[in-house]
Amino acid sequence: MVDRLDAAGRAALAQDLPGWAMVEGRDAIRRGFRFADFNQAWGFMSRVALLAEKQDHHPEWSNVWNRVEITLSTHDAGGLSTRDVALAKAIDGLLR
Ligand code: H2B
Repeated sequence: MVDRLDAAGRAALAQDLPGWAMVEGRDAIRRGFRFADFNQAWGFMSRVALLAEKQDHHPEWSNVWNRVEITLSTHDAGGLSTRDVALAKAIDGLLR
């Protein structure tokens, strides 16, 4: 079982993950990504999929041509946990 993110972790979100925002109406974070074309978007999604498998933590996501939208929440915790923060940071790391 995973614990929900604590108050300190929540307070640090804006600073640690500036590209991500809380999803309205649920305990989750989301970020939208835009690429040059579908090939770039799918390449990114492939790398995210490998990260997700390595971390055993999986995104909710959608793709429309060059756009990818990712929502992270921990189903086992019923909301945000440190596992979402870790995956979000790793995803951001792919873009650097
Ligand atoms: N991904 C997400 N987003 N939340 C989870 O609670 C979760 C997961 N749990 N990936 C993992 C897999 C769990 O189901 C397996 C059995 O470890």
